[in-house]
Amino acid sequence: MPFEEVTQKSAHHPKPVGLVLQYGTAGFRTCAKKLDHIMFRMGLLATLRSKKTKATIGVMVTASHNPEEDNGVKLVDPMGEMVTPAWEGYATELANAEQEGLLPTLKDLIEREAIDMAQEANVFVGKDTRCSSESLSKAVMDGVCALGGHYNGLVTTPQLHYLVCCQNTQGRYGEATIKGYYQKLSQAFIQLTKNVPNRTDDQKTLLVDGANGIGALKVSEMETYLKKELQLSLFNDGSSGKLNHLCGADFVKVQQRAPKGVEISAGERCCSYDGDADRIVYYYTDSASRFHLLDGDKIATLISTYLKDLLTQAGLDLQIAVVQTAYANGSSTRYLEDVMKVIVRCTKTGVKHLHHAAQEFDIGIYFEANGHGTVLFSKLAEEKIQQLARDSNANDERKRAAFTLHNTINLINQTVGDAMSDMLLIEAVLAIRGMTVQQWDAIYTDLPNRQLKVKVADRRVIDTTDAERRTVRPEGLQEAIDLLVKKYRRARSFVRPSGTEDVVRVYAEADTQVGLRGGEHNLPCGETLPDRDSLVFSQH
Ligand code: G16
Repeated sequence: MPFEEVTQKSAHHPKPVGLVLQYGTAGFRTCAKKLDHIMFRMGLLATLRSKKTKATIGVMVTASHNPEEDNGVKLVDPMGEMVTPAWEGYATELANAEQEGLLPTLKDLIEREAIDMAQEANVFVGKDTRCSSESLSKAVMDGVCALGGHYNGLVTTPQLHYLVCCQNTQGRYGEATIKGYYQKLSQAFIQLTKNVPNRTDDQKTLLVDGANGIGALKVSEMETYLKKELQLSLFNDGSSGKLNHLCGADFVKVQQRAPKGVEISAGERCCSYDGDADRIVYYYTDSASRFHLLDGDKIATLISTYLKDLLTQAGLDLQIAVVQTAYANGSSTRYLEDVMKVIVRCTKTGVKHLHHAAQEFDIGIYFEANGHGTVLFSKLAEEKIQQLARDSNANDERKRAAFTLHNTINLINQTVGDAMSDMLLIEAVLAIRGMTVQQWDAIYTDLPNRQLKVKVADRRVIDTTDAERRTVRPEGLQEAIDLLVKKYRRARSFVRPSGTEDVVRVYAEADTQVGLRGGEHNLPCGETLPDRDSLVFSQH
C-alpha cells in the first residue's frame, strides 16, 4: 500500500487550516496561491479514478476565463467527458479534509468505491500558460506519483479531453497525440472546403484573438497543417499582453466590444478564444464602426441550419436538438423553435449539464451563449451516415451529403467545446454555404442584453431552480425581479451565483436598449444605472 508515500508527500502540500473549497461549474477555481494542496489531492483522486475505471483519466490545470492570478483544476473521465457528480463530491471531500484527515478520507473513498489498489493507473496532466500552472501541475504529479502515472505538458483543455478519449478508445477516436489532433481536424477541414468554388483570399482569412493564452500557441502550431486553406492573423498571442486582460472570448461577450490589440477593418471576420481555448465567439464591425457579436447562440443556429439541410439532402431521418442555458438570447430560442422547428432544451450553466442533455438526441448541438459548445452524434446517427456513404444504390446528392456529414463529424471534437475545432467548423460552414459573416449575423436579431457581476459577502445564499432561471432563496428576490421584468416587453432577467468566480451573475434582456436600462426612474431607491464599464466593476 502506497499510503506512507501519500503521507510523506502530502506534508509538502499542506492544507491551510479551515480553508473550504467546492468543486464548482468547472472544477476548483480560486486564487492560485490557495491551490497547491488541492492539486496534490486531485492527483491522488485522478489516480484512484483511473484504477476504478481501468482507463486513462485527465487532469487539466487551468482557470480558463478567470484572471491570470487565479488558477484551477478539473478532472476528465475516460471518454473525454467531465467527471461524474459522485466523484465531484469525492473531490470536494478530499479537498476539504484537514491534513490529519486526508488519509482516513482517502481510505474511506477506496472502500466505498471498492478500488483495487493493485490495478495500474494512467493519468494525463495538461496545463495552460499561467505562471502558476507550472508549479501547480507539479503538485498534481506529486499526487499522481504517490500512486503511479504519466504526464502530458502544455495543451488546451479540449486537446486534453481529446487525448484521453483517443487513449481509451485505442485510437478509434483518433491518434492520441497532439499531431494526431492537428491532422484529424485539418484533414477534415480540407476535405470539406476543397470543392468550394472560388474561395477568395478574404474568405480564407480570419483574425484570431488568442487571449494571450495556450490557444494562441496551439493554433499557430495547427496552421501549417491547414495548407493555406485558412490563413490566420493572430493577435494577443501571449508575447506581450496579459492572459484574458481586455481580450479573449469572455471579455468580448460580456463587454460586447472588440478586444484590445486587434486591428479590425470594417466587415472583417474575427474570433476570440478564451484562456484555455474551449470557448469561441465571432464578431465584426460594420462601415459605421458598430460592433456586431456572434456568440454561442448564433454559432448553434448556424450549425443546426447547416446540419438540418444536410440531413434533408441525405434523406436521413435523425432527430436534431439544440441545448442552451438561461443566458441564451430569447431571439435565438424563438428562431430555433418557431422558424427552424428544432427541439430546444435548457439546462443549468456548465458544459457538463449541456453535454448530458445533448446525448439524448441523434444529433445534439449544445452551446452556451458564452461560446462554449460542440455537437454530439449518437452511435446510431454515425452508423446511418456511414452506411449511406457506402450505399452504392444511393443517388449522388444523398451520397455527397453523407460524405459531407462524415467529414463534419471528423472536424468536431465531440468530447467538449473546442475553440479551434469550432472555428474550423464555422469557417467550413460559411465557405460551403457561401455566406458572409454579415449574412450569418442577419439570421435573427439579438434582443439587447446585459450581463454583469456583483460581488456579495456570500454568494451561496442564492439558490436557484428551473435551470437557474428563477431564485428560491433569499426570500423576496424573485418577486422583486418579477416586478421589474413585467414592466417591459419581451423582458427576462435572472441572477445566479457563479461556479467559477466569487461573484453573483446578473442577466437581463428586453426588446429595446431603453427597456433594458430600465429607464432611470424605474430603478429602486432612485438609483441611476451606471454605465457599462462600472457595471462590471467586479472584473477587478
Ligand atoms: C466554465 C464552464 C462553463 C461556464 C463558465 C462560467 O467556463 O465550463 O460551462 O459557462 O465557466 O460559469 P459560471 O457562470 O458558473 O462562473 P470556462 O471557459 O471558464 O472553463
